[in-house]
Amino acid sequence: MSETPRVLVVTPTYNERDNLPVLVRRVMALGPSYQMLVVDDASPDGTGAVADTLAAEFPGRVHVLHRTGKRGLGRSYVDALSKAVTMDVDAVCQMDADFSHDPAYLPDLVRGLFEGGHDVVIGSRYLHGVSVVNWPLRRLILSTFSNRYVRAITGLPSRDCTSGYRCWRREALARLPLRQFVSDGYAFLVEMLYQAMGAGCRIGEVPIIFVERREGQSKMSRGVILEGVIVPWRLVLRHPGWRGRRA
Ligand SMILES: Nc1nc2c(ncn2[C@@H]2O[C@H](COP(=O)(O)OP(=O)(O)OP(=O)(O)O)[C@@H](O)[C@H]2O)c(=O)[nH]1
Ligand SMILES: [Mg+2]
Repeated sequence: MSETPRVLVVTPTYNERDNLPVLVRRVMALGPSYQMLVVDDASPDGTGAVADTLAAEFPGRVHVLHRTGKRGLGRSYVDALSKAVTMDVDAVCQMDADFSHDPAYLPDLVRGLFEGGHDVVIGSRYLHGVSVVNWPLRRLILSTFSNRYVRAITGLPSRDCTSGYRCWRREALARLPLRQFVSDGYAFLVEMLYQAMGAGCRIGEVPIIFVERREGQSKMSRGVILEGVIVPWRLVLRHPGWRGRRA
């Protein structure tokens, strides 16, 4: 690895036209070792075209993947991360476009990875109590409950198994069989960690303060929640030997 780790930040977008330009500039300002890969699901609000303009503004540093067909966070990540592992970088981060994940934490995640000796580091909302800003009580209860549920079933060690803010060593990410994953929606994030645990990855966490989105709409739906209930069981039934495995 080079002295300064080269970091690729993968950001899925669906109707994030207003957030994306601000976000990309914040990541670019972290320095030349940072690149971005935006994966857009043919957003009706034209986020894809905004992403193309940003790619032209930061040639070689901002990349765009335009998806067509059935949309989904999990599907987008499969396509984007499969491309990410072939790129010439040391670390691959996953980060939302709505500023719930402050890009200022990216260097902490990267340090946790290489200085902390981990294969994946999670930006965690639940490391020291609860660090979530502007969530209604029912959202907080849903998230707290789903984390306890996931941990109890899968034996995952992390306090925050459903956080979408993460950083991976590229080689560790390349070991996950992304194309064989069963989940389409947010449960994809849990599946990634279960697969990482099965692959013997060292899983770390650093604290973040999560702030509810200011612009745009939430994509949380009943189908997504139902998938979140079923997927942990599917994972454990499929690979019972991985349950609670420690690196
Ligand atoms: N490519 C793609 N991106 C998506 C899709 N659904 C959500 N996203 C993006 O994934 C990230 C997380 O989605 P959010 O809607 O913020 O989900 P959330 O954080 O659970 O919910 P809120 O913040 O309350 O809206 C954001 O950057 C979204 O734009 C999708 O189907 N395809
Ligand atoms: Mg969000």
